[in-house]
Amino acid sequence: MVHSPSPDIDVPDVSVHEYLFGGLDPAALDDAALIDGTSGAVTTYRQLLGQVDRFAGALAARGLGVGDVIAVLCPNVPAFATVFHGILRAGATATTINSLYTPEEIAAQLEDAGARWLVTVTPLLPGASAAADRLGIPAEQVVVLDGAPGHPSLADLLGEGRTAPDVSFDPATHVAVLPYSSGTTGLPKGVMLTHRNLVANVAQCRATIGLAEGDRVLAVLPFFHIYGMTVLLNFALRQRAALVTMPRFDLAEFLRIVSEHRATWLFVAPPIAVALAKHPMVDEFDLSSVKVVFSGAAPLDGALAELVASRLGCTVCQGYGMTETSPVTHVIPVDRTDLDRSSIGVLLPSTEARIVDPESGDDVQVPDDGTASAPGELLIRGPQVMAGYLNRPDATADMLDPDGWLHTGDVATVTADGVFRIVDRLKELIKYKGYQVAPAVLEAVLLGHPAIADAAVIGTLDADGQEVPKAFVVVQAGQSLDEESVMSFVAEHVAPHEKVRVVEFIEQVPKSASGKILRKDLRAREAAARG
Ligand code: 4UV
Repeated sequence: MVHSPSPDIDVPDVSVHEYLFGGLDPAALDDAALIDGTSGAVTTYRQLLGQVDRFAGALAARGLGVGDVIAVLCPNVPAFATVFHGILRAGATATTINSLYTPEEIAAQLEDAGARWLVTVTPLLPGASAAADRLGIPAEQVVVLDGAPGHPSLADLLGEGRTAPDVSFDPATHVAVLPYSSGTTGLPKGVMLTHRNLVANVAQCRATIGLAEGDRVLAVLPFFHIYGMTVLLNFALRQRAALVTMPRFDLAEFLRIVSEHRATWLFVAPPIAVALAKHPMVDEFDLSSVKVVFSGAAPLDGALAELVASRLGCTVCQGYGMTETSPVTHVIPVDRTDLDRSSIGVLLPSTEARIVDPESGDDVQVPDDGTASAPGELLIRGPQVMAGYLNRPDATADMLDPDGWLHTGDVATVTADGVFRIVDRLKELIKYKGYQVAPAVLEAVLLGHPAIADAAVIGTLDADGQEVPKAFVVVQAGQSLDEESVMSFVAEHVAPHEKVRVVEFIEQVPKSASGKILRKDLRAREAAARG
C-alpha cells in the first residue's frame, strides 16, 4: 500500500457552503470571484454570496431543499456558480448535465436522478424542453437563467429578495452532487458525492496544488464535469482566486481571454495542451501572465508538456482522478519540479493507493532501486471516494470494496518515492477530449441500424495521439455499408463528443463464452495494426 507523502489533513465536518465561504475574509469581499470572459462583467465575492443566498431562498420558497434533486444544464457562465452553490446552500442535490447531450440523454439523466427541476439557458432550451416534456416537467420548473416566456428567470428568482433557509443535514452522508459517469462498464450512473467528499477534495487540493489567492484561473473546462466542478467552482473559489469563464472552447477566443484577462493558471485537458504546443496562432498573443498549465482528464504526453512549458515559459503540471473520487487523487504539485511531467505525480494527503495484479489479485512489489513497479490496477482509498452509485448497489459493489478500496479500472505503476504513472486502462471507458464516452451507449446505437448485425466500440489514437471512439462493425449478411454511413448514423443519435470517428468492418466481434465483448482482443488488434 502506498500512502501520500504529505501528512494527513483534517476534513472539517461542515457543508460545502460553510467550508468555501464561511471563513471569507471581509477584505476579500470586493475581490473578483468570477469574470465573464466574453463580456468582461465582474461578479465579486460579495455579489456571489448575496446571489447564492437569494437563489437558495427562492428554491426554499418553492419547497425545495434536502431530498430534492435539481438539474443544471448550463455552459460556463458566472451564473452557474450562483445556481450550483445556491442549490447546495438550500440543502438540495445538484445533478449537472453535459451541455452537449441530446434530449434523450438529458431526459435519461433527469429521470434516473429523480430531478423535477431543471436550470438552463436559452441556447440549450430546445433540448431541455424536449426532455422536460417527455417527463411531464412543467415549464414553471424549467428555470431559464437569461429569461424565456413561460419560464422563471434568474432575475425573477433573485428579485424575490429571499434569504437563505436554515437547513440541517449531516455533511458526512448528505449527497451534495450527482454527476454522471459510466464507471468501469455500461451506461452512465449517478455518482453520489457527499458534502464531506467535496469538502475533503478541496482541502486536499489546497494542501497540495499551489494555486493561491489573487490567481486568475481560466475556467474553460466545463463546470458540469467533476474536474471543472471541484477544481474550478470549489477549489479555486476557496482559494479566493478569480475564475474567468468561457462558455465553450475556441482557440482564438481562449487565447484572447487569457491575454486580455492576464490569466495565471490554465486548467486544461490534453487537446488544449496540444493546441498550446503546436498551433501557430499561439504566437500572436501575449501569454506572459501564464504561470501554470495544469492538465488532467486524459494522459498528457511528456514531450508535449515540455513543448508547452518552453513555448509559454511556464510550469506544466498534471493531475489525475475520476468522478467517483470527487475527482482528484494524484497531482504534480507546482513546486515538484523534479517530477516527470508525463507522470500523474503523487497522492494527495489522506489518500492511499494500491496497485494490484488484475490476474492474481496480489499487490505488486515496489522495487527499492527507484525503478517503477510492474503495472497493475490502481485502487484508491480516501475521504474523497464516493458514497456509491445512485440506486445501483450491484455496480457500487463491483467498484467499491467493503473496506473502502475503489477500483479505478486504470492501470498504473509506482516508484518507491510514490510517483505514479497511468499506463493503460482496463475499463471500457473512452476519453474524447477529456469527455467520457461510454462504448455501451454507442454499441446500442449501432445495433439499432438495420444493416448492422453486431458491433463493438473501443478507443483508438488519432494522429495527435489523442483518444477517439472506433467502431468495429459486422454487416448483416446480404447488406452493404460504408464507413461514412455508419459514422453519420451514429452522429444523428448522440452528442457531438460521442461520435464514432473511425470504423472498421470485421467478420465477427470477439466475445467470451458468456457473451461479453473481448475488448482486450480488439485493443490488441488495434495496437498490432498501429505497429
Ligand atoms: O470520471 P472522469 O470523467 O473524471 C476525470 C477527472 C479528471 C481530473 C481529475 C483530477 C485532476 O486533478 C485533474 O486534473 C483531472 O476526467 O474520467 C476518469 C478517467 O479519466 C482518465 C482515467 O481513465 C480515469 O479513470 N484520466 C483522468 N485523468 C487522467 C486520466 C490522467 N491524468 N492520465 C490518464 N488518464
